[in-house]
Order: sequence, then C-alpha cells, then structure tokens
Amino acid sequence: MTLQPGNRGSQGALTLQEITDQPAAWSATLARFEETASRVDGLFEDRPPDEVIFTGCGSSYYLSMTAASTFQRITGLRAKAAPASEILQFPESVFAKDAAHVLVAASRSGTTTETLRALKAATRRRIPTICLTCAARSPLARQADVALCSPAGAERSVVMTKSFSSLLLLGLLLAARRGDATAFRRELRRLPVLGRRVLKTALPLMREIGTTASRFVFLGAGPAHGIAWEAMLKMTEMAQRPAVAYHPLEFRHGPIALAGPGTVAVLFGTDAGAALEAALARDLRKHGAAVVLLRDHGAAHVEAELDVSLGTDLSDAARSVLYLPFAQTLAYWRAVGADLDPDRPQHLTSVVRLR
Ligand code: F1P
Repeated sequence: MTLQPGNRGSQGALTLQEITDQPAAWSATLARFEETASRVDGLFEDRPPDEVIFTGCGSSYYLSMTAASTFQRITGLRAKAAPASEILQFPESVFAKDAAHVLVAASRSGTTTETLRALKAATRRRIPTICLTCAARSPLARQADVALCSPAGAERSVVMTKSFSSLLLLGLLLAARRGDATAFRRELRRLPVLGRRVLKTALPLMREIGTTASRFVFLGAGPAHGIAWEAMLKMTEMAQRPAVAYHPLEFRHGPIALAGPGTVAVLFGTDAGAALEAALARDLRKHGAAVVLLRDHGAAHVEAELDVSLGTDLSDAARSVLYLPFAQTLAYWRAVGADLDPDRPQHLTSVVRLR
C-alpha cells in the first residue's frame, strides 16, 4: 500500500505505518496464539471461574471492554471489564465475595503501574492470571500465570493502533478457545485478508471526513462499545479534538444536545441493533450532525453523509476489529488537518509509571 504521510513529510509517518501494518500483525498474532493456547485451558479447568475480569489502562482497558463482552457471549461464562485502577481502589466492587475469578490483564508494554499492581492484587487473592501483551519479557508477562503475547503488535508510536487490534484479537481468540467456538475462530482467521481491504477504503474516505470537523461523537453497542471508546481516545490523543463515546441509544438521553453543524457522529453499526441505529442516524442528521455509518450490509437505506458497507458476513464481535482502521485514520487525518503530529501527541508518554 502506498503511504501518504501528512503535509510535513514525516508528520505521523510512524503512526500511519503502524496502522497499515495491522493485517500482517494479526496474521502473526493468530499463528502465535495457536502455539500457546493450550496453556490457558488448565488455568480455567483447575478451578472453573464464576467470573472472568478483563482489565487494563487507557486503550488496553477499552479493548478489555470488547473482549469481555465477547467472552461472555461466546463462552456463556460471566465476564466484565474494569479499569486496573478500580481493582486497586475498589477491589470488593470488582471481585464479588466468595466467587472464583480469572483475571485477564491487557497491556502493550507490560509495565504500566496500575495494571501490574492489579495483577499482583489478584495473585494475592489467589486468582489465576492471564496477560495479553506485546512485550513477552515484560514484568507483566513474567508475573502472569499465562502470558499470551503478540510481539508483532509492538509499536514505536506513543498512541496504540496496531497493538490495540492485536491485543484485542488475542482476547477474542481466548473467547473462541474457551467457548469452543469453531465458527467464530474461522471468522477471526479471515481478519488479515479483510483488514487489507478495509484499509484501502478507510484511508482515503476518512481523509475526506476527518480534516475539518470540530467535534466528534463515537457510538457503538455490544462489542462495538469498546471500539467507540478507543475511537474517542484516538481523536483525543492524536488530534486533541473534543470527542465523546456512548452506547448509541444512550446518546438521545442528554448528549444529543451536542449534535449540530460541525459535529461528526460515527456509528459503529451492529446487526443486532441495525433498525434502532438507523433511526438514531436519522435523528442525528435532523439536528445537523454529519453521520458516518459503518455496517456490514447496506441493504436497508439509512440517511447518512457516509454509509460504508463492509460486506464481510462477520458477526458483530469479529467485525468490530475491522472498524478500528476507520477510527484510527479519522484521528490521524484530523491531527494532520490541525497541523499536529500524530507521532508526537501532547503530554503523553507510551507508558504511565506511578511512583
Ligand atoms: C496503556 C496506555 C495507553 C495510552 C498511553 C499510556 O499502556 O494507557 O493506552 O495511549 O500512551 O499507556 P499499556 O499498559 O497498554 O502499555
């Protein structure tokens, strides 16, 4: 794929490269998971958990949302996501008394303080731990009972793009494995090929939308909810634009006051909510927002400035991974449009370490 970095030559070149490298990283992640997957089975079978807690910070928390929602749907086991800081500050609100848990901690670096402390807190409670990381030799990988790694997801950029989708893929593969879900696993294996196709669409399309809008709203239900939060974070980190994330139907309950000219609302469509989401798109446009609708099939007409049909026949959960290149390139182009360098986000470091 020909890369078109921003106006100042190298502006955002690193981030853009990592965005476009994602399908290759997913292929490597799929292959590597198969080598280590059997190790998670013992951990679940020794003491079957009542609930699986997915955790992380920032992007790694948002991918945990999508992973937890999918894990529960695929395996039938109770699962939820909590930020690592909540485990430290309100452990009893996260871990129900007398319940057996498994903790799944996600971290690109494997060194984020809160995530490491959350893992240690779980270990002290004799909760078995799994980590999802790009850093196989990190403290998190060493301290977890089982480390599921995606070295191919590792990045040089501060903002997470390739690492997010690769760690999310590990979480979804874990769900497929524990749910013995052959069809879902088959869907996940299709992602690298589909991802290449999606990138070809997303890069030029999001450039058209992304360079001028002043406010962004990201809406996603079920597995797409974590994607909406990640889209909000990408826009905040790279482009420093006001951005919010909500469940689609929640948006009418107050936040719709934000919808107006200059607002772009991106709806990460689900099959499960298609009709309700179409009605919401209509209302958003009525209030003057520009609507970008991403969905799988565009058979039913929906009023939107941009209606992208992916045509993959994937389930909502597997397709959520393919929404990421749209969110990432939208933030990338908005940053470039504001003459910001996506490779150098203001005030951010790639790892947060607390003293
Ligand atoms: C998580 C994280 C990133 C965020 C920032 C600081 O890191 O919060 O999501 O973009 O750069 O770190 P990690 O635990 O996944 O390494």
